Amino acid sequence: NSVDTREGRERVYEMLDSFHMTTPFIDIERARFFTESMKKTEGQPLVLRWAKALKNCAEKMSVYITPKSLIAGRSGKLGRYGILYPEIDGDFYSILKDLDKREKSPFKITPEEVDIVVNEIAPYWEGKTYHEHLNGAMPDDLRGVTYDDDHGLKSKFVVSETSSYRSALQWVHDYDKVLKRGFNDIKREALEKMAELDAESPVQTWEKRPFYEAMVIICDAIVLWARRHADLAREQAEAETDKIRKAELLAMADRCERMPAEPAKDFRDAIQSQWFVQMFSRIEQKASAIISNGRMDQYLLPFYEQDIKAGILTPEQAKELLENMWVEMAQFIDLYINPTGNEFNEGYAHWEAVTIGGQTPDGDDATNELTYLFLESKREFPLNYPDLATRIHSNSPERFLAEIAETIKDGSGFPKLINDEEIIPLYTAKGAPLDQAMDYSVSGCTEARMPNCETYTSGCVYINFATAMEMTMHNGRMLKYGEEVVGLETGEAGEFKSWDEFYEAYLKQHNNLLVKAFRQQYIVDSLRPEHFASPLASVLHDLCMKEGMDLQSQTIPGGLEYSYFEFLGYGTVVDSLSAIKKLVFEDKKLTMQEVVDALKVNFEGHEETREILRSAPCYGNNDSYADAIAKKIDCVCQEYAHKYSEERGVNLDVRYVPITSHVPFGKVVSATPNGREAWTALSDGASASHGADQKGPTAVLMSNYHSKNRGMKNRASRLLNVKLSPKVVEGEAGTQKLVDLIRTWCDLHLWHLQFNIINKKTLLEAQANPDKYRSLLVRIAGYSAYFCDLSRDLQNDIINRTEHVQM
Ligand code: 8X3
Repeated sequence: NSVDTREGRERVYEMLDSFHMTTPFIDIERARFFTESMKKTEGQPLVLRWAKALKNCAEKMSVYITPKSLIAGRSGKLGRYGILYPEIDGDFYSILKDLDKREKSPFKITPEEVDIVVNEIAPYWEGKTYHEHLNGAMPDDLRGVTYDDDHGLKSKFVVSETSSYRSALQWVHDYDKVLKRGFNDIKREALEKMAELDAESPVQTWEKRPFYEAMVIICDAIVLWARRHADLAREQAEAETDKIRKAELLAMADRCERMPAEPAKDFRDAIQSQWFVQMFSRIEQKASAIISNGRMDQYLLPFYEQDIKAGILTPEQAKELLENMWVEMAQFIDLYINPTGNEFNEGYAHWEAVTIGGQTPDGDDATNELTYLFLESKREFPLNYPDLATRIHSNSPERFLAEIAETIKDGSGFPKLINDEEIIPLYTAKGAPLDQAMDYSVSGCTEARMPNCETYTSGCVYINFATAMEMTMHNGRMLKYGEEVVGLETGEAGEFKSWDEFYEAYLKQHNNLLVKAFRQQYIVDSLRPEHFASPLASVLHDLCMKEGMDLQSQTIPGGLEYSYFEFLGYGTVVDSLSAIKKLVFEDKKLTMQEVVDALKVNFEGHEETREILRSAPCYGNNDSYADAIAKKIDCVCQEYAHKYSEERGVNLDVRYVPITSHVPFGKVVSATPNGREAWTALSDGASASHGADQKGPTAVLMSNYHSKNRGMKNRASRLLNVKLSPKVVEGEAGTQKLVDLIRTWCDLHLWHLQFNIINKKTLLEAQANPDKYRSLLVRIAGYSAYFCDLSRDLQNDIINRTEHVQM
């Protein structure tokens, strides 16, 4: 991991040291003032209520300036913290008092605060939350694959909805608009739109007018909130004895007076303005993987160049400001109260991607001096924020790739690589304007967003296809759930006489999960707009402003609905199918009954059967046998997605991005025919099964390439993890090897790639001696986290991934 480079970074290190590895607090003020207002506005249009509630928060929430910080504004108290969104889950806040005791991602809250939450805030929401509504609306046949309890809190981990612990999918705002225009001008636009409405039209007066009123209120709210920070900065300056800090605080007060109301004049203004939008956006909604930062090296560049030229900013000062933002960002933790949500997002996961590189809307290479500054900061400052995402294309300069390779070699998992050559053509094939597709921002783990034309905001469904395999082996049942028929009764597997019979049974189980998932998602999409509104996200969105519609609306004219469903256990399923096809029906080394018997007892006493199963061709080795199966399964998903997305005018496409869910999903799946032991992690994303990829990283890339249905467009992100031994990338030769691998990956048009560069020995030592390895960062699934923050299961998942020793 990165070398400690404290010299010249005293400020950001002091800030980092003050909260690093501490247990986060829960701040209840957002929930309190949001609820206070919502109580008073019942009956009014939701977007208006939301804007008023946020204005109440802007007026009443405590405002903070982190000691030493050059930027003002937080969504909660000092230190690491999370906030509450009772509109989602306020019906089960009694569990808050136990959050400090949970193993994964604990949070602290005082008994007094629990009392306020449980007795003042929660009672208003009981019976009204989105979580309750969805739980009540779920038909029995969907419940059977969705929840494992009556309250909808415990997932069955078969077809998991993710919408009941987030109010929106990950998002990226148009920060450029804020920096260029400021909220006063955006408010002027909303007022103009309101004035243009037909005062005699019921639709316009009943639907559009409240929307534009909400837009005006939200602009006022964020400006008011910012100005309260100006007052605080002035107060602190008055009491400050250190002359330098006093001057910093006075400059901050001046900036908070103007930002984000007015256009930014310089780099410092731009950073402050962007930060206020990020922070206020978190007060507005819980967007799961959080609001990403967009193309920072593009929208900050004019300010950077202008200030450098004018001699009022040095590259070192710019880096300090950015790193100041990273330490502030690291303190806001996405709090998952819902036990399932917490399982999905281990290690205090939040990953506000900062996008760098890529192309301009015109198709020119977009890398610039700021791009390199971001990479430099990532190498020099050992922090897991922000999640740095590099956009690569066929003409990315050699220097860019070399610096990326050097950064990757540090081993902290940064940056992740996102491929323009895959995303841009795919997005345009799905209907995006070319210039907007060229200008996409990375969002969440591995996804992309076009901030002014995408409009899909529902949390998406995660499908555990390894359960389809298990249900094929056990006639619709899962050993974890006993005699309950979770899937379809497709017959006793021991009696399948041919591969075709077996495969047909698998496809029925697979299709059944797709049917359930799409129906579930339809219900989610229908209910969500009744519960959530996003005035801030809407005021920054061209289409929302044009149409007078909130971004949470189910559809917005002209909007592009790009979303996905998650394929969990791709490698597990493919290798299992390959083992049955090859070893049972072709080579006849095993009978179906022998496999079923071995799986039922988790291979105990059947070690030889397990060894034979593990000899099958596996995905991840550029082996055409396994890759053809992988391609077919992907095709089945895409065909289904095409048929049932098209009828709705959305793109619910197949995606391979697990976050950390492959661990809890694996915990409900008994032994699988690829030799995987019961209850262990599934393969992650589009990566190979643990230990299955034995032919080096290029073979991993080739398998990804060959398993993709490149002529079909109902596909989305494929997360790909590769673990390399540090020795492989040593020295200049190692850097060049990495650059070559990245070029190959780019030429193959694969969506995503990320690396762990670490020895198994180091990981085992860290597991045994956590105190010695507190700052060891590892790459998980689209984000990096501290190894010691992870559960043992997730640590083992990372330890057991193949470590490639040759490239
Ligand atoms: C992160 C996962 O489900 O929020 O990219 O899109 S999700």
